[in-house]
Amino acid sequence: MSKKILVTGVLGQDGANMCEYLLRDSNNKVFGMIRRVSNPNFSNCKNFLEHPNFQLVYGDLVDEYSIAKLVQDIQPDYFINFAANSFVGCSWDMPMQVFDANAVGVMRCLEAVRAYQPNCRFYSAGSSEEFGDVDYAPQDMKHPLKPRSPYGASKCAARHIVKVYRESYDMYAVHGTLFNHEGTKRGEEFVTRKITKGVARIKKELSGGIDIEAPTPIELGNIHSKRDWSDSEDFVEGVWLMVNQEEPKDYLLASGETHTIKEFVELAFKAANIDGHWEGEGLEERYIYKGSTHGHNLVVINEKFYRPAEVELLLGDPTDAKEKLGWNPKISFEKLVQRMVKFDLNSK
Ligand code: GDR
Repeated sequence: MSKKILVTGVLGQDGANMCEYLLRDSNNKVFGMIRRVSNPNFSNCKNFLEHPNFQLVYGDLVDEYSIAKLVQDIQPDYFINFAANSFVGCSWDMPMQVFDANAVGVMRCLEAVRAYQPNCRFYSAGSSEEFGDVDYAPQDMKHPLKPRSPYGASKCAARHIVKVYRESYDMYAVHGTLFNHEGTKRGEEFVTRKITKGVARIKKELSGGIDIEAPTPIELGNIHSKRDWSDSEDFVEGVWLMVNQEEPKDYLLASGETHTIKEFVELAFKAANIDGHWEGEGLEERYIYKGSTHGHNLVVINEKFYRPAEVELLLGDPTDAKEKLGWNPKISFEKLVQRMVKFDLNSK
């Protein structure tokens, strides 16, 4: 039977991957919501923008009228909300906007569904940032909410309001607490893509003869924090499983492995056949090119990328999602890094 699915945030990594995944089934009619901006970047959408079962629609999470109108007009069977201000680092710079979009925005979606299409199944994109300064590892859905950023706090609020609507109005509304997930559609402000793009640039500098003696290093902040990284394409499958259960319930998606930013750096350079080693400590810590006698830096630390408060360790326990949803992620951490580096090496 044909299904109408409203997906928000389709210019971003997860929204775009969700649309690609859903459009593989010809019974799905996908409505992709974007905000109006002067120069939208459609590069993540190029595989489906012209698909006959895809339609671009305009709306904004901070404009409740636009959300309500979309729900009224489309009458979706599913509403998958990936729109957000998703960059933790900038959430200290614009905390009100982050809260408005990420927390009140979710409430606007829930209200629209409750008022105009109460049988529509709603998904809210949560985050491991809800756990913050963690009490134990691996984290599961019973872990207390201890956010460390305005972003993390906004996602905690979203999680609470989804539960309230589910229980108050008997709605199928779920909040997925997703650990870090990356891929070739990842924005360049996030550390993984910043590294893989940087590695590709340095590879070119080393082999292209711009100045073989002096590659421009990648500048990073806290390289000792640990993250549980997966591939976004695996996660959108998990999200679809979450909204297709008999009973609505919140789940956590994670790889069950944790790695430092340093390990990501090492693997990324290795994937580009560039040898390096670490030296120094604190702000003096750096990753040095082994192929040069001049000790050229591949990575250096810049204080400006430190955050006012850091989440030091994230490690999720995906057992529940694997056992109850039958979720089966396929892409390992190593494979993820290799894919991203390869993609960036092959990009112009
Ligand atoms: P995160 O992702 O905050 O975990 O949130 P991000 O890639 O921004 O940071 C990961 C870790 O790397 C450290 N870091 C740097 N981060 C960035 N962005 N830039 C740097 O130069 C840098 N140097 C070190 C950070 O301090 C941090 O410890 C992501 C987002 O996708 C959220 O939307 C999502 O909810 C969570 O993952 C799960």
